[in-house]
Amino acid sequence: MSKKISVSMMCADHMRIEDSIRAFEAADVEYLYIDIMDGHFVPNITLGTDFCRALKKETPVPLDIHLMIEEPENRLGWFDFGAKDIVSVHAESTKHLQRVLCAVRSRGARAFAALNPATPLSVVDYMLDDIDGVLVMCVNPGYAGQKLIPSTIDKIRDLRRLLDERGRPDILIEADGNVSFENAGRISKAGADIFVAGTSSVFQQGTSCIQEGIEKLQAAISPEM
Ligand code: S6P
Repeated sequence: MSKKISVSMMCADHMRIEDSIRAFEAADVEYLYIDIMDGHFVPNITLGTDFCRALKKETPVPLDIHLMIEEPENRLGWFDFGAKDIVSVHAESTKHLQRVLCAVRSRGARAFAALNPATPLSVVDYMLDDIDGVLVMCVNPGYAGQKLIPSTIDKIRDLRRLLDERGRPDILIEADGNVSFENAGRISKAGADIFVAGTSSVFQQGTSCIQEGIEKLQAAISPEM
């Protein structure tokens, strides 16, 4: 299975967003990662519904929407997403994770369960038929520019083993948070399939160096490394 990059739009230069989008398209990134924060589930507020809608009009690159919001079951309808897009819902944000993820799938999108660093993998044990992937947070969500929590790499390795044992290699593992050029190789070897690129990789050198940043990250996550 080929490794994929999802670029974090929260980390892009918002004054040059169109240039960034064109650079991502030229570099063939697989997803645009949209952090939706509500100031309650996480102590920060970032991108929102209008931004998703505008991006969908502007580019064919699929969206990868990371919902960090309370009561996602009441707010899914606010977002414009469909086939080929990913929507990640935090296990800690709802009493009815399975129901919300089924609602995501009913709109044709891929449903991912997102797990904070302290949340055990057992949360998804009985949900493998209802998910297309698991988003493993390598930092506590809320801010870019944090340091990776080392145990999250063990978590990715354990999740890969669990999925292999259960005969579910089709379920993808996504890693988010400090997926730096330095950490990406270890995260990849542990078994991740999708890598969220942020301030510690693709955006390190500014908008004009996006292409080089993506190539460097692609090299770091490639299985041959
Ligand atoms: C963190 C957020 C992330 C960041 C991304 C930033 O709450 O969900 O998506 O945008 O992780 O990347 P970095 O390289 O600064 O950690």
